[in-house]
Amino acid sequence: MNDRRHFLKAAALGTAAAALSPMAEAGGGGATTATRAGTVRVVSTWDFGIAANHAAWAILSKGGASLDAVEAGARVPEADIRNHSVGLGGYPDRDGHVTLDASIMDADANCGGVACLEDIEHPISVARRVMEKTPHVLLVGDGALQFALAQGFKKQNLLTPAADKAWHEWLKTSHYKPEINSEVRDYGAGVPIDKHNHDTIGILALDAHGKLAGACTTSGAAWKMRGRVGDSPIIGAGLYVDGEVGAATSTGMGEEVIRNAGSFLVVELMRQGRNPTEACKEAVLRVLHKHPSTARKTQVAFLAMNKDGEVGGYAIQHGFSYAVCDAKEQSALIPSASVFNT
Ligand code: SD4
Repeated sequence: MNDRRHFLKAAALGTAAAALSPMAEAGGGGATTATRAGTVRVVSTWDFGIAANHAAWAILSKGGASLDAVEAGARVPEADIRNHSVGLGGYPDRDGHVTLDASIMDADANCGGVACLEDIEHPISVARRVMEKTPHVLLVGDGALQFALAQGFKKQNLLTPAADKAWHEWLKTSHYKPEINSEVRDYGAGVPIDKHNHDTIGILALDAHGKLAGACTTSGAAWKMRGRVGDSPIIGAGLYVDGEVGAATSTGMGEEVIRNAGSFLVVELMRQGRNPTEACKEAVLRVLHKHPSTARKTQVAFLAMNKDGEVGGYAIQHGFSYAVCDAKEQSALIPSASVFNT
């Protein structure tokens, strides 16, 4: 439908942004989006980020807070049953349990997360309650569920008929044993990567008050081991925000992101003067450098926005895209630059 049109339009926008920005990366692709003073902008991973950005923009465009915007944006794919990698409709673990990971963070290092949460459609909103209502940063498993119920969230079965069917298909051929890289195989072949099935949503926003915030939410790796937690709920791995510098989020193989404190690394690189694209690229190269044989075969991508609203992304593999929304263009989809292009 419109996705291809958005993509082509955005590809053109990306090229234009590269020409406009003095800091854009040579060679095009993954351009750092140009800014002006007072920029209000929201960016999200993947093409499903377009719809998430629209929900966030409804808040940002009225002068609302970036924290409210990223939560509202993240809730869109969480509720979308066509999306098999976030929230309701997410693919389950090897035992058939849908377990969700999410985190949220503001410009002042306030943050909250939930990991391995079951039966709650909107983990991002539970993560926000962890941030605002508890002295803690991260709640997991049954404790996270009990907290959510006490906060008034409703329990529901997240395993949709389509996800259940996919799980039973997987069970036919799977040997039930820990395979740390099973989603690498699925990424490459077993599960088609299309607009409804890829990965985490990470969403970063800069509001009219100049405040940054970020959110990240996922059902994690399909067919993961029971109890597996990825990068998304871990502050510094799947998400990091520093109001004095910028914000970053990640998508892809969480294990490779966690071992490199990926989003924290991207923000620290921006602190040292890199623009968002350069910072994401350097973090991707670090991931590859640390475990070349694993990382070469998988996908890890970073998306970043600095405190001026400049945006950039970078991925190991070709195919990562990110959605950018601001006053000028609300449905842009930028194809990210990557290390490997086939
Ligand atoms: C995670 N980054 O849990 C997320 C998403 C994913 O394979 O499923 N990766 O690692």
